[in-house]
Amino acid sequence: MGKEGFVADPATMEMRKRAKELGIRTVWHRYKENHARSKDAPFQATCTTCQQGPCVDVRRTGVCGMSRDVIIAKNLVSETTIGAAAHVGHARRVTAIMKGVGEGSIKGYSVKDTERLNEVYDGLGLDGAKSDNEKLVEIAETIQDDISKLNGAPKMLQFRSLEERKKLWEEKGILIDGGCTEIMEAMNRIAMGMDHDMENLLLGACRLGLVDAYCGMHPATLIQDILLGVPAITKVKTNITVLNADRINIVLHGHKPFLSDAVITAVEEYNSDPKNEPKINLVGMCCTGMEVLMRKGINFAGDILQQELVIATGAVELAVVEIQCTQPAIVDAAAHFHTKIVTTDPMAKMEGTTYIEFMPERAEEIGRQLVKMAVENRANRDQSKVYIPDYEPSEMLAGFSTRQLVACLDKAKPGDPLGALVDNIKNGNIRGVAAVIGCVTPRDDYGYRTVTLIKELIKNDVLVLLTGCVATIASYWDLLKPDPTYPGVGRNLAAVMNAIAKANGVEAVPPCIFMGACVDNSRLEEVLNATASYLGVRIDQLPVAGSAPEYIAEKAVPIGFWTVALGVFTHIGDQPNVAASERAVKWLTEDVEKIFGGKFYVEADPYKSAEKIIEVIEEKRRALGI
Ligand code: NFS
Repeated sequence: MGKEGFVADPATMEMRKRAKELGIRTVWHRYKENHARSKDAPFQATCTTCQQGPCVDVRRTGVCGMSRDVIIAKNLVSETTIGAAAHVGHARRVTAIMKGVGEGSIKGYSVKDTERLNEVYDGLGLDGAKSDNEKLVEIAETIQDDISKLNGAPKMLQFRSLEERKKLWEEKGILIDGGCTEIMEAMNRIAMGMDHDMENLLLGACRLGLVDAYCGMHPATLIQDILLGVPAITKVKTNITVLNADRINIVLHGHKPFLSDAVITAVEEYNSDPKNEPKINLVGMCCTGMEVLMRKGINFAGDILQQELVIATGAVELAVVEIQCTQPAIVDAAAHFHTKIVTTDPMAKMEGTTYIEFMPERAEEIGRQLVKMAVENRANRDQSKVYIPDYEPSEMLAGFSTRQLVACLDKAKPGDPLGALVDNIKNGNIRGVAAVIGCVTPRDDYGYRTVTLIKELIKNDVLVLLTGCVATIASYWDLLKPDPTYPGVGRNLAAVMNAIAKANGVEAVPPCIFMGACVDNSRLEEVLNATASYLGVRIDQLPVAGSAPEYIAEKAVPIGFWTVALGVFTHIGDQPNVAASERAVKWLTEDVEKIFGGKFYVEADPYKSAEKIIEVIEEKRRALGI
């Protein structure tokens, strides 16, 4: 029992206890030990840029005279740059794979979805290719150019954003050049003696939001869709309890699902041979886990906070990681057992692990090598140390890419799928749409903010779309499980969901719609753009909101600036480290709305945030006259 009667996930709580008994420190322990932020001592402005400093907890100005407001804005730009660089790094890696596939140097992947390929090829304004492979190369070169060019807006931005937004961004001076150029200039502007204008710095952060979206998330999603398939509806099981004490367990961890694809193939090969016993149980973690669950139906073992707990079961032979959100603490947890951790990316090595560089040209061979490693490591397992809590895994109905969503709606209103959504928004059955996205935090009871917020929204007939770690946590509370009684869902929303389910010949749809990993926030823009265009209004007029109730990663920060620049009311559950600047807080939570129509709203309490989101949705409805 926790906050206001909230009961945290029992499997996680039991594993936390177990980890403590074993002397494994988890993220919750470390949070208590290290966290400096408190109500009485809000994070102050601290500048570590130059050797006159560091200027710690600056009350007025730093040694150079830089104001507290500017220091805070500069630090926020720095965090946003790191976040954007992470997503561009992801896109760069998958773009190189796409090019190699098109040129024939990478054989392990091929076009899995021609429709998506053509949509992207045409959308980027390309033409004349004679084969799918030529299209892959041309698309890859276009994205590489978007990422690297010095001048001119990325073609992906031209393709994926609405005319009205592009015009506005140009007018307000935030239309971006190439991704690397923007990242370089962002670092340049925060160097000593450069940008000392708070508003200019914060507009710079908005630019990085666009970099993240159009040189990071959009290309990553599209390439993964083309080469690994567009997600379609699938059922999976989730939570730590998908580990199997009798099998060889392999965990796929990271964000870039190409290595995972090779491991999946190698596991299928191994498991199909009747001589091979015990079989392998392959499970996913963090965003790679989400990518493989929605495309391959692989069960999901844990979000960012659960990574040590999964290892602490003592049942994992091998955890393969590639990029992002890997907590180095898993090495410590693994040292208690036979568990091997393999890192695979030259920019994401980890002391105490085995490094096997993922070379996509050798994907098949590396997949097999990893499987062999896991199988051999099974003999080192001490079965008496295995401890998997005895709870049923949760059920998740996943795979709602935009295409799949449209296909479901099309059954409800043939020929006019968006009409099926918009009619119900207009008649008030659906009050509005909230995208709840991002990470989970150790700050309060596990899942408290996310689960409470989602429950409040769906109770009030707000349709909730999910991406990222919040989505998998939602599944532990059955918020992604189809149940024909629609428990906790508002009467009108439940009636709409029921009608959609019936039209599709299924018993029920889940109370919330899971749209994928964090890079798949790009899919949310597809939905936003299509809805705004259908209604003939701007995005900022739509009865929609975004929320990252438990964000922790730097990647979430540019995503937030992007949604604000798109015109979306964007809730975040924690104040970024800006509280010490009233001016910066005011700009982010008020002034920016006059520029882009979207703004940040900060509130930790999930009841208050739900209330505010609903209030904003109702205001937008009134303004639209619906
Ligand atoms: Ni998103 Fe994926 Fe999770 Fe947060 Fe990390 S896994 S990219 S950043 S923690 S949702």
